[in-house]
Amino acid sequence: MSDTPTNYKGPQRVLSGMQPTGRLHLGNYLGALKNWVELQKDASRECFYCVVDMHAITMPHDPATLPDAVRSAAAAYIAAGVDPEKSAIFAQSAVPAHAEMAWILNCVARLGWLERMTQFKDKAGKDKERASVGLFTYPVLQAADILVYKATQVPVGEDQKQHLELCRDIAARFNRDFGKGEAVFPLTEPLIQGPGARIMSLRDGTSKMSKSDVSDNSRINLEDDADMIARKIKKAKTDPEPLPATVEELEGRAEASNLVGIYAALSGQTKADVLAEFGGQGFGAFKPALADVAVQYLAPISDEYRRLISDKAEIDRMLTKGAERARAVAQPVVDETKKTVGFWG
Ligand code: AQP
Repeated sequence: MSDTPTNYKGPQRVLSGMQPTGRLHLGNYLGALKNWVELQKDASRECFYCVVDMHAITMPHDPATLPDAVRSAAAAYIAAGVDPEKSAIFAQSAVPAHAEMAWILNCVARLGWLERMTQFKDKAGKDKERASVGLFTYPVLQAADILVYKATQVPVGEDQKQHLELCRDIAARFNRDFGKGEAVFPLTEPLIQGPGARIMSLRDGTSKMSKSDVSDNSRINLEDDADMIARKIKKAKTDPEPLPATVEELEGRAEASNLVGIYAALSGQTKADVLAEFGGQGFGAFKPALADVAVQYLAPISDEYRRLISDKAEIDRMLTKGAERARAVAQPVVDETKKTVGFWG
């Protein structure tokens, strides 16, 4: 879009979120949460971290357990190091501006753009006629989550790359159609970083670690205790070959590559560093070393999670405060957007 204004001058803001669709796992942590914690250290950028319960209802869900699932995700954010004093932590549904903005952006996004989204195809499966309309427009709601804060950076895992590109397309189209030469919305930058950007299932190195995988052994949950973590790593699928000496030789060895990537992400090294240490060794030696690193890293997070989740009232107070902070930023943005598109009042 050549005549699209790109002169956005607003403040730097960070937004990200997770669905309360199950227990948060190592993939969610290494792909996103770990970077959320880093980003909040820079006080010049305000950070907004939501639990996206409106996204969670795009698939069949249980209304009776959803509120506790939101609390559980919020507790996991804090246990992982997100500081509710520095960052706004809140439930998406507690900030009505997300839904208002989503409607406007539904009218900016093009059907053809959404039809290309691979996550919809994966989640809808073969019977897409029966998928909810919400699942189809999920990426537009995600764009609304981002643009209602005029967020300039979004830390996510690699699986979200396509949705973030769509968000930029929507922002660019809005700026072009309604901006009168000004960039109303930023072209948000996706922050997809490090060896943790795509953590795969422990049972199948070709599919991503996911909350909704039926096998609990496929993932390490942030609330798993040391024994459970060690057991899951011991059971993780591997191949019979020893670890190679170079990253290139991991090609075609999805499970080995995944375990080396997890070790690298947890120990703050590159895959090449890990192979320099373990190349030539079998999984009989590597898996216990990986289990040690994982337990050492995750034990404080799971201990803190258990402490936090035992006090629901405190989590609710924090979510209420976070929603107030979020509303104070989001409502003026959506009000301005409504004026821009010509709504009455
Ligand atoms: N395996 C992964 N590796 C790296 N990052 C990941 N993320 C998810 N899985 C991995 C990142 O975590 C954030 C939150 O994801 P989400 O809750 O919005 O939903 P998702 O991406 O669909 O995650 P799941 O765990 O697979 O949930 P279900 O099973 O409910 O669909 C995002 O930043 C994502 O990139």
